[in-house]
Amino acid sequence: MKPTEKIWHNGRFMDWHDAKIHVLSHVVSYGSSVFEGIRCYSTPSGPAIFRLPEHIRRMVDSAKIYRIDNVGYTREELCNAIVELVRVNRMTSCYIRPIVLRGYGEMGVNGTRNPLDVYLACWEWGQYLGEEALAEGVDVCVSSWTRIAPNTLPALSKAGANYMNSQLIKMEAVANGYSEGIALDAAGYVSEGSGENIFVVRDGKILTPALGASVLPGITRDTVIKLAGDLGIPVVEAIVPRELLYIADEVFFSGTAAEITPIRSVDRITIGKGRRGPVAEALQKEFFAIVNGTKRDRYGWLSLVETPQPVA
Ligand code: PPE
Repeated sequence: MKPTEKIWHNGRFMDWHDAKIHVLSHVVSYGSSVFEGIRCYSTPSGPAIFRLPEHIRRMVDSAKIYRIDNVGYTREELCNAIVELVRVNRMTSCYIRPIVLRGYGEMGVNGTRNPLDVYLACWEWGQYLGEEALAEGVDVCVSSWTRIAPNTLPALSKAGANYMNSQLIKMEAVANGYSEGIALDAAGYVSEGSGENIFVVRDGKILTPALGASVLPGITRDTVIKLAGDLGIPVVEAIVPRELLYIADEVFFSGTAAEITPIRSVDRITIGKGRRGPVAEALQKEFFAIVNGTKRDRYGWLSLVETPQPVA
């Protein structure tokens, strides 16, 4: 990771290298954080942050599930601070990571009396699943690990602790030579990747696991559902059996980091023609046209970052 200049902490900017926490902060022992991952794209009108209010809303929701009613800043304040973060770091494109954590004070599982710390950071982040992933597709496996079960860790909250499950899925996949793992939910149906939602295409229809399948309510997932609708391709939120992956015409991931990544094999079984399929390609084309600012932002998904214009 290449450091940028500034990180925002509780309302003020500090140097990247000073953004440290105490080792006995609640989050370190107990995993008590919620966070977001947001991308900012370079457009002809300057840097543009993709679906910023939706991400901030999800972070506030993630906190509320863990009895944090107030993260200390309004959604509007957080959105404005993030725009400012991108601006002060003079980024043209970047990945943005807001974090709310239970900090230093008391020890013990109940962190409700610990102070909350809010951090906003950004840095450059390239392709999540490798250089060729977007064009060529990736090879993935079904994980031997089950996704977090209902009523254990709530999947609708993007909590740091959820990513212990994700780490098991990801590390196993990589150790076995795959780019990513797909987890099944506690009932044995398809849930999601360690850091991506998943879509299956068969006979011109798209299926994706419903929110009840222990998935994160992905902002990119929602984007794909809307864009597919615009392209006239029906999307159904459904129960997806594992074996449907193997006989699909196409399978692809969606996520902020992964964007829209085609999957060319699952468990060494070739999916469709073994390369990016036409549905994934059409969705990518539409998605990148909007985020790169070459097509009109018809949903108002971009928050523009005003950067100082050089004097002529
Ligand atoms: N499921 C999980 C478990 C997940 O972590 C992500 C995002 C998604 C689905 C897709 O959600 P969305 O980004 O709103 O479309 N994963 C983030 C973390 C990546 C990381 O390794 O860190 C991301 O893509 O930014």
